[in-house]
Amino acid sequence: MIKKLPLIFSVSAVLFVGTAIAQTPSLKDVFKKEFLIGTAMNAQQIEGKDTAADRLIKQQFNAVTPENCMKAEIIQPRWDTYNFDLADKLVAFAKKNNIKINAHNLIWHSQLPAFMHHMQSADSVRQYFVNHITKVASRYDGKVYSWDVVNEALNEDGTLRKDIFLDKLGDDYIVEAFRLAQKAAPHTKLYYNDYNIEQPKKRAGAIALIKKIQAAGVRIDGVGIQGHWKAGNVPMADIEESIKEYSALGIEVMFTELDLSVLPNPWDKVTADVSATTEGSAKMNPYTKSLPDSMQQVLAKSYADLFTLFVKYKKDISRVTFWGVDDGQSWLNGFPIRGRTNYPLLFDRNLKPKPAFFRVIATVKK
Ligand code: 9MR
Repeated sequence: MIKKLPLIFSVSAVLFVGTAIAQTPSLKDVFKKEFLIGTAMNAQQIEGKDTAADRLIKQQFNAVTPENCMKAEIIQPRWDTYNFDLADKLVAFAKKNNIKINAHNLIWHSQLPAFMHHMQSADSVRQYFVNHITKVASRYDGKVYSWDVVNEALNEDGTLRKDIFLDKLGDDYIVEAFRLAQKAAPHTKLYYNDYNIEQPKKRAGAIALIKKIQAAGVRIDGVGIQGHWKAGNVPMADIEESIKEYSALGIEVMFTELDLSVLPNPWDKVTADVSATTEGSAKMNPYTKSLPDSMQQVLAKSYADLFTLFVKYKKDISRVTFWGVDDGQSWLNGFPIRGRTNYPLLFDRNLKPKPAFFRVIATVKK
């Protein structure tokens, strides 16, 4: 009898754990009638090397965005030499699991192939621009759901960023990028994606850009507001105004790279270089062991406020994508200071749902 006890205990423990997992709600199911729920996928996850995360992705998300593998420096590492390996694996994973891919991205000033860095001739830039969009977008037409055709082309004041494309191709390059994408990928939705475009000046720039594309008779299906914000300081009024103004243009509104940092940002400080001192480093990385409950609640409240707003505007919002599956994956552990411990997502480093997860789930009244 006594000998049997541990067995009985372990059976019930297994049953308990099993039930607990089965009872974790699924974001994609809970928000089925509202909008798609996405996550960024990194190389490990796409390669199938992170099976626990993959299981969670299948359970929780119906949309994915490749965090890096479809960016130009990876997909066209050398002039006219393409590497589609990871992107093709992602397509296969998504197809098998009935997940929509938002491909990211075709034209961006950052993460460009090395051969672009010193390119002087406008003709070469134009050739790259046409070939890259045409080749990559046509390969995945009908296989990916959507493309971020142009990423982060605006300055904070709403003017066009002075990057290699503006410099060599002129003001109309964004319209041209959409025109080329439309031709190469007629069965794929086409989006403009940027950060801070909920802010009034940058938003005005984005609206002008979208109107210009529309006026040229070129297709643009939606706009992605990235959503890299700070827990406890989310610009709710600007976000609401943005949803109204962008949807008034007749396009989908999406939140495409959502994460809420809980760490101090050195750029908010008057002294720029606090991070360089030992004292500064400790101050800048206060939660190395765990997130205190008070901050956990701040994070949860910000997420609850955001999703309450998203649900209110569900007819205008087509997708909400988190920039990563769990806190361990987040780029915010390495930016703007390397080696910190941040907690910006809904799942912790052990892939367990955090209080914020349950507050998000509770914003849907069924
Ligand atoms: O999360 C991405 C990170 O792994 C890369 O190192 C980084 C390089 O620029 O890009 C990150 O993703 C960015 C996205 O592609 C565009 N918007 C900002 C994202 C965070 O930097």
